[in-house]
Amino acid sequence: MRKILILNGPNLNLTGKRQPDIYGTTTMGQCIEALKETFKGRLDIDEFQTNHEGGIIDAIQEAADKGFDGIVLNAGGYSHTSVAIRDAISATDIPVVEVHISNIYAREEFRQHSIISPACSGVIAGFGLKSYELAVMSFI
Ligand code: CA2
Repeated sequence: MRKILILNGPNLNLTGKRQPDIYGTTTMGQCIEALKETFKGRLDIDEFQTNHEGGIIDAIQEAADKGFDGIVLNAGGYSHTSVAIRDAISATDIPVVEVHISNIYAREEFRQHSIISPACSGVIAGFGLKSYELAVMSFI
């Protein structure tokens, strides 16, 4: 069975707890449990969240060696700024699908450009936490 890493960056641990108008009321923990249930028997899903840029880079570098076949990445605010995360995505042999809860193109100008998108195999944004399900689905 394919193994998929859901990799969440800064502040995504607050999902469901703050700014529900933008990020909804479901917590990330509930989202991951629902994904595990939805894809039971089809994909092996693990999640890791870190508020640190280097933690995201370490997780991307280590994912292939840990047996992951793909990564669903929400790099949070670093999506708009991090050359280092983009370089890590370019350097890994496994596909990385970029995901956003909100529609970044309908938000402030500084969120409308993702620096990591060109290194990713695909991008899903704007469907709330369902964005994660759609991204995971791409590995079926
Ligand atoms: O829409 C997304 O998924 C984002 O990646 C979320 C990031 C934001 O910086 C990106 O521009 C778009 C923010 C992470 C979530 O931050 C929260 C803050 C308060 C409550 C819930 C989440």
